[in-house]
Amino acid sequence: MTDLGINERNALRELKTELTRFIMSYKFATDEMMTKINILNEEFSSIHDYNPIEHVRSRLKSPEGILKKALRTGCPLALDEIRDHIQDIAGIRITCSFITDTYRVCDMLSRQQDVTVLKVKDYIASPKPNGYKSLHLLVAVPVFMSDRVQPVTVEIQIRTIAMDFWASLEHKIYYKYGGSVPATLLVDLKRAADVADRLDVEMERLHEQVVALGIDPDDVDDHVNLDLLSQLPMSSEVLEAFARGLTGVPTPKMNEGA
Ligand code: 0O2
Repeated sequence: MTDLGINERNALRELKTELTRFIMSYKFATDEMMTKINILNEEFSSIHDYNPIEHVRSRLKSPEGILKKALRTGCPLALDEIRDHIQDIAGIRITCSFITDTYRVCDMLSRQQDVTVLKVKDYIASPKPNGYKSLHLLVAVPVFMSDRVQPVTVEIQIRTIAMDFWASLEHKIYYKYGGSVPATLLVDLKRAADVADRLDVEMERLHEQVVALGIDPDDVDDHVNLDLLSQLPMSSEVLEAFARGLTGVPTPKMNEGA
């Protein structure tokens, strides 16, 4: 880099600070969404005895990745423009066991009061011609910074394990061939997507049968996630006090400071 004058150096320093704050706002938005997702999953699993979510991953686009996408899409290199036009800087991918769970998770997230749904793309109901299936949700969450509240966009992809398995492999193949995948491989990929789809439908059918039988998951799985509740320290004295409260029987005064 050529020698810079003091003004240019100051301008660069300011730009670096702004860029860092910009990227940090996406990290905070991702953290907020991850907290929401974990709360919903834990709440759901403690009430219904199973997890609608199998796995969650998040990623932030690097400054280099943002720059490349801006240049590729013709987006002006101004942070406000980038904020408006590049909507996958923060990305979260949620994998579920069953198709119904993908919609359930999508609904639970969309109902959050401070989450604004900007766009939904349902590639499960309308798969892409190559076989790609996934539910894409674009949301804005408010990030509370020291001097302002910034709505930040997060892209959430929700899909089943089978759809995710397929998409990961297809993504690798696509990049390996630099976008021009041989036609025979495309046919094989589409066939694999159909197999994954049949597996999803069959697994859901079996799951519904198990649910209809009313089998207590505790009988078939020792690791049902009620651990959280059973780990809460709760003495019999406390439980008794709650029981009395519920039945209207007055509770004797308890020792304070416990
Ligand atoms: P990467 O490397 O995963 O980030 P739009 O402008 O909104 O109409 P866009 O931006 O392509 O179209 O959005 P879309 O269709 O919602 O896709 C966004 C992301 O979904 C992609 O991000 C992929 O992660 C995933 N995706 C979409 N189509 C496919 C597909 O055919 N195969 C696989 N494996 N993934 C897909 P990026 O930035 O393209 O890629």
